[in-house]
Amino acid sequence: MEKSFVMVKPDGVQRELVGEIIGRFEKKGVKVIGLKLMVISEELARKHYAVHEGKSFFEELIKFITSGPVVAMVMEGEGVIGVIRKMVGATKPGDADPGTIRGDFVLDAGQNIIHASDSKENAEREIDLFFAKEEIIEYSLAVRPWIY
Ligand code: RTP
Ligand code: MG
Repeated sequence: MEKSFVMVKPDGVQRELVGEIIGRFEKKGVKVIGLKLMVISEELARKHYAVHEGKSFFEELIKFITSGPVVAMVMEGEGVIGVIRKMVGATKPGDADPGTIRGDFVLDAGQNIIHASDSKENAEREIDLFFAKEEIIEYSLAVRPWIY
């Protein structure tokens, strides 16, 4: 089953939007199989956002993402990577549609409350970076047949 790495960023935690964000995914039928509150080290932040190294916003991004606790999660379900990116909404505030998480709660290009993997390859890489194997728990939900 497809897995994605999702993270409520420090601003999402500070704005007390953790429950709102997880609730949207739960209602959609996306299953949370890994979850922890943590403060990201600078080393981990640089690895996670390595693809943006050298860009104008990179140092600011590292400072921001390590500035306070985040909620790191592994989510599972059919096609979850694409589904979650759609629910998250566009990076540019003006492009994020109402009804998406960023569209409903974000006006800033940098502080945008949530991260989600953008491909299978990145999902695997990010899950490995943030979670030990034993921190991911496979289980079934009794309600699943009613959702699908
Ligand atoms: P993310 O990786 O955090 O899920 O966000 P994303 O795919 O929608 O956007 P991406 O292009 O990967 O950018 C990573 C994060 O860098 C910050 N950013 N700031 N000030 C700026 O112009 C700017 N551009 C990007 C955002 O926090 C963005 O989510
Ligand atoms: Mg990205």
